[in-house]
Amino acid sequence: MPESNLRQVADELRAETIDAVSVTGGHLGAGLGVVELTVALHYVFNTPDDRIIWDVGHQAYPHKILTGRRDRIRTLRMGGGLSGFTKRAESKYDPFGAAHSSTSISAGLGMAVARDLKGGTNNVIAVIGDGAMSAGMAYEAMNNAGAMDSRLIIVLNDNDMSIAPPVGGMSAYLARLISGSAYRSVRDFAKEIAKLFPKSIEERARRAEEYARGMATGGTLFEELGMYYVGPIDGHNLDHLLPVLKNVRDAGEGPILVHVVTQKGKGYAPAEAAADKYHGVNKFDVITGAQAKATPNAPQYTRVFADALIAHAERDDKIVAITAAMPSGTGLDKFGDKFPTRTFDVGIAEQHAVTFAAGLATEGFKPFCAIYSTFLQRAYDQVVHDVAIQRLPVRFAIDRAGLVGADGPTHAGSFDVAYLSCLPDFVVMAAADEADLMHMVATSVAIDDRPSAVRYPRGEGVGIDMPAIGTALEIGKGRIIREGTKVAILSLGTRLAEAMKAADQLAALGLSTTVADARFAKPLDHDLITRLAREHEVLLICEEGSIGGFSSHVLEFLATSGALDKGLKVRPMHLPDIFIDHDKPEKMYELAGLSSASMVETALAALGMKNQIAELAARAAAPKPL
Ligand SMILES: Cc1ncc(C[n+]2csc(CCOP(=O)(O)OP(=O)(O)O)c2C)c(N)n1
Repeated sequence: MPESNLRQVADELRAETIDAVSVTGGHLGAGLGVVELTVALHYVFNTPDDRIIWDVGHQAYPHKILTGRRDRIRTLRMGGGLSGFTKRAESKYDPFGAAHSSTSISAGLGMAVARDLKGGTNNVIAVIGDGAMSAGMAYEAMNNAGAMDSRLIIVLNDNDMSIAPPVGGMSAYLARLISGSAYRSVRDFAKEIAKLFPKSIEERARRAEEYARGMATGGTLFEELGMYYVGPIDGHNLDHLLPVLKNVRDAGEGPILVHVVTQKGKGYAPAEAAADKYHGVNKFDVITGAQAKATPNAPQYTRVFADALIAHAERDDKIVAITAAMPSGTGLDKFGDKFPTRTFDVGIAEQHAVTFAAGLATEGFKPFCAIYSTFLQRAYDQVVHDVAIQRLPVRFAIDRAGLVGADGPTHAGSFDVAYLSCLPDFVVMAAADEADLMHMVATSVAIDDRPSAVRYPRGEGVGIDMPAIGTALEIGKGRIIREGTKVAILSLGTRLAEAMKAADQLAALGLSTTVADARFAKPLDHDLITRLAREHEVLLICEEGSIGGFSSHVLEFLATSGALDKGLKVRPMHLPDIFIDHDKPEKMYELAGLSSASMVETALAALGMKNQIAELAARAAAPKPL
């Protein structure tokens, strides 16, 4: 195809991306911002031999359309459909799977070194956003790449946005550059460059000045790290992109960083005008941009957490809140509106967020570190080494616990109960409903001598009455929700609603069922567990987490306390030992064997009554005598 056709390709690609996302929902703004870059990269480079690694992978919808997935693009994020991120199993054009940010340079360097070891000649290109550049991993990778001869192309896609506006700055570095004597003389030049950029002149002038300062005083940060720096260039202008990328492709040794300036949401007016640039959207009307809104039946857990924390913070000025680039996702934007000086968005930097919180705790503050379960994985050593070993009272608010639906296995909150409950002295709570979340926030506020965590899922609560403010719970005590005699279901977290349904179904089959909400995965309520074990024939332990979590701890206690010696039929019910692909959450839980139907089936199987299920069901369904 002649180069002159590429503008049309880009326009069609943009229209197709908008149309597809309007029917699926998903990440839109990031993809629209890289339409021209995607076209240019695929024109200049020879994929899949050349490897294009998209950091996070949420901007890769246009790439998917260009690499054989156009016919399935309207299945994005649906059960059995395309993933919302890059995925190796999905296409040979996705050389590296992602969804968590800032991994692309490390993976790319690995591929580049492997190529050199094999004597290959292919190109490796890592495309990373300015938001993702705030994470430590990116610097670890550049530090390493800069000291090696391997040819790696890094495209810094600078749209001046993370999900929220980007935060932070390398102030010491900039201060050093500003003090450089040549700075003033390049200021006008910098302003000239600014005119080339599509974004607000003022903001761009500031940015451009920073880069110009770098040029004047001996190199940008990237050059100092050992990379060849090219840019900044307009990432929507194919006449600029194509020659630069060709030059870069044909360049010699070592890592090269191409600084590309783009606009998130580019080319779709409603996205360009939106504060979040349509980072993530529901289905929407293409003409108006109006997004479909589900009418909630109950408040969202995230919102309940934020309101509860605000209520406590009004009474306790030591409460501070920390987010790693997810102010709206965690509800801390609301907290920040009320308490701007007590709210800290540290950028995509979960490791730093945790140790920063630990530092605040050493000085008597009460830090709430609000991080999704899946992203806290990245900060595990900080949780262990900086928080737990020092017994610091950092409070973890763990959103998106359990299966999350359309974002799939990379975003599932499957492991936090397992990875936190094994740590000495940690208090680990899981809310079964939104009122209990309020009590657990109150409990976390009160726990000031050790770390604690509260986990809660994505989405809305169960519609229960809510107190004005939560009350601290007794640590390590669960609650009985419903009394029975034959089967006991001990639930942790929001499986409680399914457990109640299962109890109804079992009762209808003549099996009296107790339901208990453990509330705490750590410390365990030994009295409650002992009672359930003693007074029932079957004990089901249900949780929205992996093996090694709550049920493993309960089993360990039952075994060591001798309760298992007396013939108790105990069945742990946790997430299966597989990564579950994206789908509707209910379907994922069904597949995981954690629905009420699975609970009923498991209880009947434990009682040796599985064959009688049909008979019992028929009896239960038969009309009752008058
Ligand atoms: C480790 C990690 N923390 C948080 C997130 C959530 N997240 C997804 S995209 C994003 C913003 C990325 O910004 P940038 O790299 O600039 O890409 P853009 O969306 O602007 O194209 C964030 C914070 C994530 N994916 N991974």
